[in-house]
Amino acid sequence: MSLPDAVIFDLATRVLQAQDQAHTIAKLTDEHPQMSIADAYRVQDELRRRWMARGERMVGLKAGLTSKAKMQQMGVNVPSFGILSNAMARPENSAIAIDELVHPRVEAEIAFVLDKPLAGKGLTIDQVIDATAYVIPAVEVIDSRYEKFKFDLVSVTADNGSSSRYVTGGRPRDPRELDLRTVGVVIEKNGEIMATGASAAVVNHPANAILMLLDHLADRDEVLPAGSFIMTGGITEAIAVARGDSIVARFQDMGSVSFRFA
Ligand code: 0L1
Ligand code: MG
Repeated sequence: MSLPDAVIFDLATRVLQAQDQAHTIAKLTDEHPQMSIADAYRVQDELRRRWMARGERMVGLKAGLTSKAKMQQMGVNVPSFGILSNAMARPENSAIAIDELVHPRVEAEIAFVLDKPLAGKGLTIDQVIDATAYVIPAVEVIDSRYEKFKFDLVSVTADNGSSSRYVTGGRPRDPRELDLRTVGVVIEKNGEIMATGASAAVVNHPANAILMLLDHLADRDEVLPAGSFIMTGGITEAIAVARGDSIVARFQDMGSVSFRFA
């Protein structure tokens, strides 16, 4: 049975305060063990409604938990999807305020920008590529609002997939000119290599994350409109960061994304 609307609103208030004030909360399923994934997306819907009510603009969506390593770590075989607002975006080479975050980590991702709408189940990678204007390197700063970054799929989904900030950079590339399965990625923190990976780590091809997102959206009668910005999930494990850290994520044939934490 789904949770009553009043409980969803209360949970959205709890999550939003934790996000805005940078503090941790107990995972939502501690108090509501019967909470479902559908309930978690209802909390996200309420977060989106509140973000828009205070003037934020929705710019796209994120797929998280899309690498085999992260799925295995969480014991799940489905990703967690989230919403990206303009308030989460930070410019390349900027300083991200660490005081606004709880215990941030960074992960390198390939982002897609569509120039045609996509909708429905059963599409192919080629159809995703055909609808893509360009792909661009991105780094997501994830920051779970749950204590010690520990959660279950329901709780992390209600926390909008731990989203907090994201930075794009490098060079926009035509996806037809790249082999999107074999893009090598290196993450450096303060000049030291912290993680390396190849883009096939994201469900064998980052466009597969978009196909999974489309399945999820179809169940909700939603689509990806032209202009959508979609982050497809971390290629490597997420790297913990602290004040003063400089991050450079280098993407083979796509350039790099740099910023720091202050
Ligand atoms: O974007 C992500 O892959 C994060 C999904 C949520 C899990 C986490 O916080 O690591
Ligand atoms: Mg991510």
